[in-house]
Amino acid sequence: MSDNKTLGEHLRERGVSRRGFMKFCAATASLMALPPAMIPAIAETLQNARRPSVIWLSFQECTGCTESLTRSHAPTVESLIFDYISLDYHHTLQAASGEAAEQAREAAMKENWGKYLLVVDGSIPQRDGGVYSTIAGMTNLEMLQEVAKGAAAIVSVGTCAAFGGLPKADPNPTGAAAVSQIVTDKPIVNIPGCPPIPVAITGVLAQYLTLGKLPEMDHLGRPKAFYGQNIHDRCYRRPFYERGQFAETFDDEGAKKGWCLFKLGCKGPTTYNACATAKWNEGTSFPIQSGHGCIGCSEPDFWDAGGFYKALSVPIGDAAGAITAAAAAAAAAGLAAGAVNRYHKQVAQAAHEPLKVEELSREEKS
Ligand code: FSX
Repeated sequence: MSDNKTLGEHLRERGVSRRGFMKFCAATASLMALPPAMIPAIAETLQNARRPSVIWLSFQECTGCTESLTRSHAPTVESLIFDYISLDYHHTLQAASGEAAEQAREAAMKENWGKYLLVVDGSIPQRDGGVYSTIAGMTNLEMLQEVAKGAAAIVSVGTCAAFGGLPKADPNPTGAAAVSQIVTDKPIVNIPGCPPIPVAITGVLAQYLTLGKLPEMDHLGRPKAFYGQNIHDRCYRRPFYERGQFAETFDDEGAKKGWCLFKLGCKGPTTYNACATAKWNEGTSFPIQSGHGCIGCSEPDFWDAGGFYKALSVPIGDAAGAITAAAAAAAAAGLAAGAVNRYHKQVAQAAHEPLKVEELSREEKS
């Protein structure tokens, strides 16, 4: 349950030093792309803030999102964040079950009506009245609608909650829908990824705690701080792409030399996420670094995007020359080129059509 202690009091009780606290504030400022001058203000706000109530609902999903969050490393932002929130109800993590669990949810809602943060992972089945997934005798649809009414804001964690994800894959037998298709009168931020990067989840929670508002988002409701750039543009294999050096199979010489995985189906050029920079497991690695192309899991309908091993495009041949020409054209056309490229990428992706190499230029600003 929420209590009346401030976050500062909770931290002192847990033995967190002033220095450790300021380190956390610095990390939070960095996540939010705020200047270091803002750190004292963040510290002051957090120090005196009451722990906000968070209700976390899990619907049609594989639990990968919660796994991602709970396997985050200590003692960083990811682990500390649990000290800053009052996680009053979480289908997977709570010890309570049955009526006690539902009473905890109802009590948290009543006590914090209009102020709690609702986190949802998983999609919501709508077909046949939503009978394909029920919890405590309620369909997921009913529970979402009921809890959303009293929420200050909603965080859709994972591609299933954000865009429908795997459950929505063709032929979508349960009529799975994203949270934003059902709740239309609350601020919603999407943190897609199957699963999402832990720091993207905790970073958004930290920002909400600090500033009391959701972060700046892109056209798909994703926080720009984590989804502002595509994997391709930040990929350490990018120089091989520009030189036209591609792995043709997963065990050829190119693969062994770490060449670009584009021809093996990598979806990095059309996927916006922070994997290439934030990485996983304490910044150890990410799929491309492990030798597998990006599957585009933070994009809508990635399961139906034509196959994980089917190349997006046909940049075969003089890729380096084509990219140079594209860069010159983009520079000549100014920022408009980025918007045009993004439009073409979206259309091609939706239609599963190949992209032209010019459409893969670096410029992405709209
Ligand atoms: Fe979906 Fe998350 Fe993929 Fe799994 O909760 S985004 S199937 S990692 O678990 O929702």
